Amino acid sequence: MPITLHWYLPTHGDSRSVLGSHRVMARSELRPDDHPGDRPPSIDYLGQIARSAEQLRYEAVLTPTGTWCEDAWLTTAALTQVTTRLKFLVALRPGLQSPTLTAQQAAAYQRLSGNRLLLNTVIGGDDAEQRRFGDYLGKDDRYARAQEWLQVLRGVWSGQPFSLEGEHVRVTDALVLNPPEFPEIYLGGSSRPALQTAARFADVYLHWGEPPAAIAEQLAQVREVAATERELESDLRFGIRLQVCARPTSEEAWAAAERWLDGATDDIVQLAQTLLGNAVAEGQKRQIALHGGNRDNLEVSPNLWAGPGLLRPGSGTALVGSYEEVADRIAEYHELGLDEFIFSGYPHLEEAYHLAEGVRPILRERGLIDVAVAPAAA
Ligand code: FMN
Repeated sequence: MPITLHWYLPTHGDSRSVLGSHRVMARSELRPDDHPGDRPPSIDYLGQIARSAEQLRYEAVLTPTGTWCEDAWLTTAALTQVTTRLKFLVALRPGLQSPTLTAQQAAAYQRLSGNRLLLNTVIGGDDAEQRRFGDYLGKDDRYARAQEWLQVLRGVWSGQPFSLEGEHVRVTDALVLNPPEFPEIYLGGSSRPALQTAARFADVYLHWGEPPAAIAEQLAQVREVAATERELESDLRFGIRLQVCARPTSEEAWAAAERWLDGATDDIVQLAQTLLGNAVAEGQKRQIALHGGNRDNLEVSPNLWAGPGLLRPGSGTALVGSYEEVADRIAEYHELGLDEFIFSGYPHLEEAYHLAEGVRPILRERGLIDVAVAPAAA
């Protein structure tokens, strides 16, 4: 299977530094006066990124969900109107609203956009964040609820009345009229229930960026679960979410990456690590364990830099190196079984060009990327 490259929409704002892009370093530290990054997530700026991503032949852009960013549905729905081919990988938290309503929204989105919706299922790895939305379940129960919720999402798509008497979700004769193409389901999470939920309901399982050996280990676990939980184990695809800083030479790339940490004093790093340490997400804990808050040895495997994770939640690692080196690392992950790569970098507009114009041609030369992807309509 060829490699698919995706990009990311910074709906929390953007900047040349991690701090400038994530004024809110950790989700449990929100204040009403927190403001977006140096480049606010205006429709003009996000539109610029989306149109560039389309021209640069990215397949889709991932859009996060959380108090700290704009609503993913509304923002991307607006952006479908300034793009023609680009898909939107919209993050949503199952259980915060009725699955029938979500299915209806997804169906409308598919019709309005020409089937350009993908869904990233976010179970929630921060209890304080969930409570902001009125969700008081613990993480294991959130996974149990998500499984029922996803069952309804698929069930109502059959076009026939669908009922479920679950422990958390109950619907009677629910349906979506004239269901269009069902959006593909993506799911990330490192805990056992995450693997089980992905194996049962996802089309694509997403990893955070970890060293290849750790990814290989996790892949083996997901495959093992999928072998028992899934009708057809082989139709589960795998992806990874990473930052990237690629330049013509390695020296240039590392110098640019260092600038992402501008403003990161030891005090700020310590504060961010304390806040991030409250997360209940296994995936987040694993990202923190890569560096332990220590900035002395951040290249945790060749060209894999844990710098962003000193400051931000979620995707805390970046591939840093020359175009050739970054292509090598992508090829290495691909060899392990990863086909989908969701990248981002600071700022998101400029870094999208570096990856697409510097690294993509090398992957294409090596026959790792499908050359048949049509350019965006003029
Ligand atoms: N959590 C959010 O709150 N908002 C997001 O936008 C979000 N996006 C994610 C993207 C990827 C690629 C991954 C792997 C995780 C993301 N998460 C996000 C966190 C997970 O959805 C999930 O809540 C967490 O990983 C669950 O914890 P676990 O690792 O213990 O299973």
